[in-house]
Amino acid sequence: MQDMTYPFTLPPLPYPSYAALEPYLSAETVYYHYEKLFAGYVNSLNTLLAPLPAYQQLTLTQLLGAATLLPGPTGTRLCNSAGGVYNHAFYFAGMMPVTSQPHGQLLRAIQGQFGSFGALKTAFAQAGVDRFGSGWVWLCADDAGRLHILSTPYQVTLEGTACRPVLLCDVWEHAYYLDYKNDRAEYINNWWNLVDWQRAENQYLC
Ligand code: MN3
Repeated sequence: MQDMTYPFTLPPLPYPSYAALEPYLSAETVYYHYEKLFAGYVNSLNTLLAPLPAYQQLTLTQLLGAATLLPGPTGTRLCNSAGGVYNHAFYFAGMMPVTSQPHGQLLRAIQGQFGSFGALKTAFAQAGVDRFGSGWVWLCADDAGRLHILSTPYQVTLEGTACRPVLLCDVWEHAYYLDYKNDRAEYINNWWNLVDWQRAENQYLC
């Protein structure tokens, strides 16, 4: 989706059904998150771009950079909407109904950087709990292949940092409240069962 240009469309749900991520995420959570919130960001981005022909040829990734140059409320709205589309596309594409484990070069990088997969999970969950209000937790890689855990607020992406995303967890309350109420740590703990580690490895190596 990062190479898509205006008009943006909601990608097909990357699972067989809304219930495919149960028992870790309910069909109700996936339905509202995908069809209402994610779709809402796609719609608002198209609405914002309709009167801005100079921006309609830009890919989603290019928009993330260009939006910061637009002054005033239009620039802010464009940043929020483009970021919301980018982050949700990455989040939903990074999950799958079958539990897998990190492997290959990414696993070796995790072990080298954090000591173990378990230690990565602990540090990642802490970053999620420490995110005040709404936002995201990223596992990302720098040009040297070193891994970092970063947290961004609202719909801020990694655009403008030296890191490329490997994994992304949505820690806005709408991502987990129906299933876990206020227990964000338990949501993150269960979220690992949904991570598509082959995709994460591909992201790490690209
Ligand atoms: Mn969300």
